[in-house]
Amino acid sequence: MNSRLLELRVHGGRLWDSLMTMAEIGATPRGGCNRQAMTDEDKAGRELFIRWCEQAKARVTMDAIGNIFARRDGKAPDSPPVMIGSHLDTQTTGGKFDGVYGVLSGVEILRLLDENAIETDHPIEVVVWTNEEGVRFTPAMMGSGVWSGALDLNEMYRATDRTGVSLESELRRHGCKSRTPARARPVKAAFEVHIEQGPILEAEGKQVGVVTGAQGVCWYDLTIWGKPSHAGPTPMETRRDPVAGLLPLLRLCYDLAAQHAPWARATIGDIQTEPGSRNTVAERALAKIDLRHPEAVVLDQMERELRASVARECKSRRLQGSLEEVWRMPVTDFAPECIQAVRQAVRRLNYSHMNIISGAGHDTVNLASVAPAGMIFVPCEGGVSHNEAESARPEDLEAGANVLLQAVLSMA
Ligand code: HGY
Ligand code: MN
Ligand code: MN
Repeated sequence: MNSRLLELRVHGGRLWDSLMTMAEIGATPRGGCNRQAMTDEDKAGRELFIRWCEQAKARVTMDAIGNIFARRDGKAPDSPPVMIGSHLDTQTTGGKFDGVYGVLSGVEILRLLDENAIETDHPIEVVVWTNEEGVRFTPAMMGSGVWSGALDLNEMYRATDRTGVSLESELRRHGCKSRTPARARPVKAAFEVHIEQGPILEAEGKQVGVVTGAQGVCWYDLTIWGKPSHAGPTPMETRRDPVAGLLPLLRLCYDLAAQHAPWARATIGDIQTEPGSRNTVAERALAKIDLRHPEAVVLDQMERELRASVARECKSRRLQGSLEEVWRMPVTDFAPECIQAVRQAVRRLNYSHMNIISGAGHDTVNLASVAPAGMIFVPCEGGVSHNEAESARPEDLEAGANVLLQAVLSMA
C-alpha cells in the first residue's frame, strides 16, 4: 500500500458527531436508544444512514430481508467487495454505540475515500444487517443469518413480535422488502468494529482488541404447563404450579454457569406467566434462556444437564415441560488473514492491543461461515452495554475506526 494510504486517518470528530446525531433517533429519557428492528425509529435511522452514504457517493441497495448495502466501486468493479458491516437496531434499553459505531465507522470511511478521491482495487460495501439484536423478532443476527444461509427467509418472515405483528408485514410497511435475494455472494473480506461490551480491554488498559473469534450462544424457550387454580382455597400440596417447577430450573442455569466458570454465561432476561393473575395459580410459565461458552462441548453439556432436569422436575410435580432450542450461534474462529490484517494495522498505528474472544454475538460470526471475516474491539466504559448508560471514549472510537480503515485498505 502506498504511503499516502498508510497515512490516511479518519476524522474522529466527524465520526463522534454522526454517532450523536444518530443517537437522537429513538433517544430514551435515560440517555440511551430504543430503535428495535423495523420500528419507525429503526426506519428513521436507516434513512439517515442511506442519506449519509449517498452524500458520500455510494450506491445503496437493499435485499429481501432489508439488509442495506452501500457500495463504492473499485478499479475492478466485478471483483468481490471488502465489506464493513454491523447493525443500527438496538435493544429496548440500548446504548448509542452497540452496532451503530461499526456502521458509522463505515460511513466515515466512505466519506474519507470520496473526499480524497481514493479508488481501491476492490469495491467497498458498508452493510446494515437487519435485526441483529433479536429483541423484537427472534432469533438475533437475522439479516446476516438469512444472507449467509444459516436461517430460512420465509421462516424469518413469519417471526412475530409480542403483539403478533410479523417481520414480513413490517418490512413491507417500511418498503424494506426488496425483490433482491438475500443471499451470499463472493466477498474478499468482511470486517466489523464494535465496542467490546465487556470489561476486559478496559481492565487490561488496552485500546484495541484483535478479535480471534466468538463464543457459542444458545437460546432456549423453557415452557412449563400446569393447572390454573384459586390462590386461596387450593392447598399447596395439591397444586400443579408451573412457576414452582420453573424455580429450580432457573437456579440450575446459574449453577451451571458457576460450575463452568469463568467463561460460562447464563442469562434469563424474559420470564412470562399466563394468565398472569396474582391470585390464580399459573397455567403456563415461559422463561427465555441464553447460555454461552467458548467451547462447544461445554455448551452441549450444559444443555444436556438442563434438559434432564426439566424432565425430572416436571415429572415430580405432575407438570408438562419443554425446552426448545430457538437459536444457536456456533463457536467461531475468524479468518487468519483478517486477524493478521487487523494486527498489522494496529501495530502500524501503534495502539496498545491484545487478542480477545467475543462474548457477544455479532453479524460477522454469520459472515465468517461464507467469507474471510474479522473484528476489531474498542473498550466501553465499565464494560457496560445493553444499557442506556453505555459509553465510550472518542479517542478509543477513533482508534478503532483507524484500525478498521487500514485493515480494509490493506485488503481492498
Ligand atoms: O446477543 C448478543 O450477543 C448480541 O448482542 N445480539
Ligand atoms: Mn451489536
Ligand atoms: Mn447488542
